[in-house]
Amino acid sequence: MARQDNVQASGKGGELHQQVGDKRTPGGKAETISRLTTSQGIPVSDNQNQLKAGARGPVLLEDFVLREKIFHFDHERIPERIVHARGSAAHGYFELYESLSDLTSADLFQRAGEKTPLFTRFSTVAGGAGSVDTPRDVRGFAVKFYTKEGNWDLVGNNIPVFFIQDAIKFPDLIHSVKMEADRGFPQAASAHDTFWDFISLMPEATHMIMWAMSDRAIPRSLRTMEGFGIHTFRLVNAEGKVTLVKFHWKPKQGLASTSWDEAVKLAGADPDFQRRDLFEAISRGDHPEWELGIQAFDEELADSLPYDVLDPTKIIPEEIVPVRVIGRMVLDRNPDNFFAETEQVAYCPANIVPGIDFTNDPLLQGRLFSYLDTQLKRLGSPNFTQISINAPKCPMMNFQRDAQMQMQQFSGRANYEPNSLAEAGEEGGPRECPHTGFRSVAGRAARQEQGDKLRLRPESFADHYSQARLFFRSLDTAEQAHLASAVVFELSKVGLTHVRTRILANLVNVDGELARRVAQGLGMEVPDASPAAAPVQDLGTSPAVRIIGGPRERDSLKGGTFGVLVADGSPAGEVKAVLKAIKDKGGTPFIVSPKVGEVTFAGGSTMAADGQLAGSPSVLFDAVAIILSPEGCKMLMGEGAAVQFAMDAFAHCKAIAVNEGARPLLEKAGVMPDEAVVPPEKFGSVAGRRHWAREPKVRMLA
Ligand code: HDE
Repeated sequence: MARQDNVQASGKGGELHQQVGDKRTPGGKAETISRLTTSQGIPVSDNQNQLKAGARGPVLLEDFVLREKIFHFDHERIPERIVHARGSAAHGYFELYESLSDLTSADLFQRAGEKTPLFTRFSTVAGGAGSVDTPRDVRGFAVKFYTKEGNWDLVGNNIPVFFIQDAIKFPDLIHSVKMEADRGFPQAASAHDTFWDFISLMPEATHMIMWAMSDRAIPRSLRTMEGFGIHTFRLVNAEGKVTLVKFHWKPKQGLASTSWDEAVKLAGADPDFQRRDLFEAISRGDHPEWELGIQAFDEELADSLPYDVLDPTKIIPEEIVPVRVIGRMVLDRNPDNFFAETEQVAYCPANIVPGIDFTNDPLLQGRLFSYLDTQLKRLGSPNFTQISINAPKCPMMNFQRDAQMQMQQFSGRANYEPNSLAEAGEEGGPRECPHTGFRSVAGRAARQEQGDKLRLRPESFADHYSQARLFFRSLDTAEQAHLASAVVFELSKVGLTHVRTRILANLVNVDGELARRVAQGLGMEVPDASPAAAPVQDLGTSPAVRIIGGPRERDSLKGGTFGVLVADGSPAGEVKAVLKAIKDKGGTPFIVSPKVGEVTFAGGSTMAADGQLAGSPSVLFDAVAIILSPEGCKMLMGEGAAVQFAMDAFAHCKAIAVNEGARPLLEKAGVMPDEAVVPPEKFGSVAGRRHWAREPKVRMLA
């Protein structure tokens, strides 16, 4: 006999409780269960079995419940973003510290203390939507402010410059970095022939390459990286006065990166590491914050600089134009639905509000076209602006009508303007507002720089090496070694030797010592410098670009996660001491044990573990503690994952708290004593940062 297995409402096979208005559950408790329907609202009686002609017979075409469900499923994916496909996002708000009315009439910058809702998406650039979170890559940092005068999108990156000066090179750049065209690999990696081939022929990319090979491109967390608007924009006040501006996001969590070996291991241990980190921090109420800063300057200052502020391969060092902090962004709510919000959000640098304006930066100008175009491809209809994550939170009315997926139902005849329908008592619709509406600045950049039609870069964009030199020479020695080693690593994956030589020739222009170190790491000769389009200048240094030893390096347990490795028999007092040290400083402890259930400490007290040892390697944590009994230690010395736990924590320059019982494990792992290998009670004073001074003991760097 055929059986009808309907477990969905009853929890038991065979018995169907779910009916219209049914308020019974299997236990007989009164509770409203909403009714499962098709998308047409037709109640579904069975969501487990297709309609068949007999129990072992063929499926019937008339099964509209089946067909509708499968049809919808077949179309669930939309095209992923061609760049920045892999992303994680959160809701929050921007709070203004002080009125900026002297600089801009932008509504969100008028009233101190006012909050503007926003939605922020972080991303990697090269990998597909399902790629890992920790490749060496630039990170996108896109913020949609829902202001009272429309949406303003500040679509930036975590690096303040870009690879190219002209939008026409963008498709080439992206083709070169993505999977190679014939073989479809490597995914989410720049360490391959085509990327470096392109870069070697593109001297303007040299400055960005310095940043991309630095620790900036392997951030520890999305919460520990800066954001930059990159291009120079303009602020316009109520009197029409124009101020040039660059935007910065400074993380209150401080800046922190991983080591390369750690980033690679993280990719295996938890491909979603950064997405999880952001989601879990917000879920536990540890809301990440960034301060919004501006570098505001005038044309006179711009003219005095030895580089062009319209060139997106250049920074203005903070030491020359300080960053003025004007407010903060707090991310305090995770999306309810990844697809509806994170996937469907459509950023566009052309979304700008009265009081802010573009400049003639040729990269920005190209972007103004690209994003709207890509949104149509991805979201399928010009009505994507009606999707709630994209819709403005202020009144929106115009005469745009119809098109696919139109959600609004308009009334009346006014679908054109001007009209005089109001004179006949009909609804006439909205009208333009010459005084308060968005007006493009007719400033110098718009007027005087117009000329003949040319495909030409300005002379002022010709210096491709001086700022690359400034960046490299500004770094801490540990960061310089990381950068040189990253270039060695990447070029070692490049099979085309002439490409390696060409990169080395470019590096000679940046810094002779850097070129020598990279050449030595590759086992190659240093070639002659490549011809430079403009003489390379010494522009001094900018300590603000450092992470290690820089003004914003992270040194706090707050917001971090700390692994505490224990086993049955671990001394409860020492475990408690280390947990207290972590919690007192605002960190989150994570108990790691050989078994994920309860750990029984010496004395009999128990505690649930947060993770099992094999699935919780030390790369997941900002620092670790290892608290074991002598017996527990003996047992774990025979477990590779435990030895690796200590070995990696040491090699990644993390603080390690250790009790007496666990010392033999550390010895087996090759951990050497230093100022960051401490007893449990001292953990709080060393666990907030990395201890890079240890690195030469564990790694040969270029
Ligand atoms: Fe983008 N970029 N980009 N880009 N970009 C996109 O738009 C493009 C550039 C950036 O989280 C795309 O909606 C061109 C610079 C971020 O959804 C696309 C050029 C900077 C995001 C596009 C650039 C960025 C994008 C793909 C050279 C830093 C992700 C999907 C002229 C200031 C936003 C989409 C999100 C996304 C084009 C250069 C940042 C194809 C043509 C410079 C953060 O339109």
